[in-house]
Amino acid sequence: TTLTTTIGGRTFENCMMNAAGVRCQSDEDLTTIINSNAGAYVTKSATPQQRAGNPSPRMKTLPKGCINSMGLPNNGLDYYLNFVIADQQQRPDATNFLSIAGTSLADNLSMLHQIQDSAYEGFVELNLSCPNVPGHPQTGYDFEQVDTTLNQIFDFYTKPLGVKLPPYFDLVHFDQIAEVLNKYPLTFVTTINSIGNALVIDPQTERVAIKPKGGFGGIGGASVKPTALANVRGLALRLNPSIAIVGVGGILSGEDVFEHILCGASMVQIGTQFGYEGVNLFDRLSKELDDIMALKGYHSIEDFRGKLKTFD
Ligand code: RRO
Repeated sequence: TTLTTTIGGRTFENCMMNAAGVRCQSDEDLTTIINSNAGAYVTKSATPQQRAGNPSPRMKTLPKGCINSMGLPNNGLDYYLNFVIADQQQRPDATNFLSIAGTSLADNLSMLHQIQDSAYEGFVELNLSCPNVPGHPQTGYDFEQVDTTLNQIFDFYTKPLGVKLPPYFDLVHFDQIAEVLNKYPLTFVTTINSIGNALVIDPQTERVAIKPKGGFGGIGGASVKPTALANVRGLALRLNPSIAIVGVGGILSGEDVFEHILCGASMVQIGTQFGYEGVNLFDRLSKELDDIMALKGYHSIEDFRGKLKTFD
């Protein structure tokens, strides 16, 4: 069997990679992923200038996942753009993902102009779903603003672009976001980001778990898997087939990867569990997925991708 996948005409030898944010902020982090069994890496979401992020404690592990309000700590776009261009020179056949997350439309446009004018030819994952910067709403929940943003971007941007979406919880919202996204030549969408603005509290100390925003933060890990699968499936049923789906959320096992692919994902990203386990995760999940596929007689992920059965 093979775990190979393709997105936008690019081939990846493994359909698993890290999710933006976790263990991908420094060049050491990214080099560790390059030297692993992951099919690609995505960089920590960048802003035009480096940011320290929110005060600590800003992440807490939970029995079924984690809560974070990191607040976009990152080394700035120049740092990540230099890294991905140097890597592209070293490994011209590998495609990777550069994540950007401006806190304004102007910042996103200026970063994309810089990327457009650079030597970078890989994917950009435009994060429209950071829940943790005080005073800056998630663009992904404002459909008109998503339309305005993509309209202005595709006026000049010609390289492969995808968007990272927040989770949606209403089927009408799936219809509405898909209608906007289908107007543009997107290469992929990545779904889901953390479930934003949840609250975890400790009854013993009678206090919230993390410091920023009075304790409100994004949830990732096992508890978000049903929401993630719904978003992968909901978008797979609505988006133009030319837009690939990168599935994220609640992946702890090869079976979880299998479920994301059944829902229509061409690639999957792992955040919380990658944080807990490091790059050995990719070896373990690859073997687990491989075993499931062998048992079922599947040779490639295209044999079952999107082929989820329903009762009707
Ligand atoms: O840095 C963060 O607080 C953060 C970001 Br940008 C994001 O997109 N998702 C998340 O859970 N945390």
